[in-house]
Amino acid sequence: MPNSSLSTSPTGTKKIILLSPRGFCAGVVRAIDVVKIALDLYGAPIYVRKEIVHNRHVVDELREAGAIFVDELAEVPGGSRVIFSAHGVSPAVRKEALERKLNVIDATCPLVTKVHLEAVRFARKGYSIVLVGHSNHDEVIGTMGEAPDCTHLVEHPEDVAKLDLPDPNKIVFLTQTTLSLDETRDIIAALKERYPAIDGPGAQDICYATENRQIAVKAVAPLCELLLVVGSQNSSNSRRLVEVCEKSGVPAYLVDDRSEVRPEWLVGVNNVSITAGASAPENLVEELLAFLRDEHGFGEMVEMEIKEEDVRFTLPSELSEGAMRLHTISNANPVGPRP
Ligand code: 2E6
Ligand code: F3S
Repeated sequence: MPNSSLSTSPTGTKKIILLSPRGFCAGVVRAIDVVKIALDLYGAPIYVRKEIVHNRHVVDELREAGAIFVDELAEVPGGSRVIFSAHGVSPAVRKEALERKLNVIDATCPLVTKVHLEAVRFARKGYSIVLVGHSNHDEVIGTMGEAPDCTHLVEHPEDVAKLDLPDPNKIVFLTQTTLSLDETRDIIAALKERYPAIDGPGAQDICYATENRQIAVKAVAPLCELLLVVGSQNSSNSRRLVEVCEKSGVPAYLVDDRSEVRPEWLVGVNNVSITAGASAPENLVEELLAFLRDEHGFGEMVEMEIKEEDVRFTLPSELSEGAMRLHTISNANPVGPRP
């Protein structure tokens, strides 16, 4: 747990506070394994619809290994093998894959699938679904597609007043998995005020990894002068980490890797905190730490662990048997050469 001694260095040297948990979540490990195992089992090319996870380095390395990333199924030759990304797809995409006789391997995170199943369950019961999330995000597009006629997207608390729903006693809210905990709480409070009978999950559908990384950032913000988040710009959970820190009054930047750190950010900074979004590989964090140590004089490092994570997801059934045969499950080294 946080400790005020973390912010002061007994030796007076510049200090790094490394947050834990950080980086890959169970859904990302599984999705990357799916692509790697599919390449091992079936050989290249393997098509992947959308970025398997929202990280430039992960996508580049898998592309190098033989994966072909496409935006739409129309780009996949008939009869080929295609992987759906961790963010999930709508039923319309599944139908198109079936019609085109594509061999589908689904890398949707099980925690995203859970939200899809809730949408289907409530839509069948005639409910209006209020989905709290960011428009145009892959996950939101997929979830909305489960029940497009009765799903209404809410992005901000002000959107709640604009809702026009037929029956106030048949409404349920669901959420994207990678939202800000605080902003989502405010939106849900506004929903409950307007629709006291609204149904929904216990709190929201924000996943354990998103939650833990945000709690760690909140805990470290009072102890540091700057936060660097390793992650890509299109990664929702990574962006939320930057926002959470900025809301605490501490500057924060999202960087794909050490090459994006601007020297002016570090001027006068003696305590820098480091974390990584759920799709950011650990080797990039290690490179950033070495860079701060060797080129910017951050000679001391402490790790601040707010919680242990031990979540693991099983592989999709269409791969697990083949993976056992090949012994290629690579959770400890998700991208890069295998031992
Ligand atoms: C799938 C669902 C949630 O942009 P976002 O944070 O959703 O996605 P990634 O790929 O950065 O993080 C993992 C993930 C996958 N989160
Ligand atoms: Fe799944 Fe959460 Fe990761 S929804 S892919 S465990 S960020």
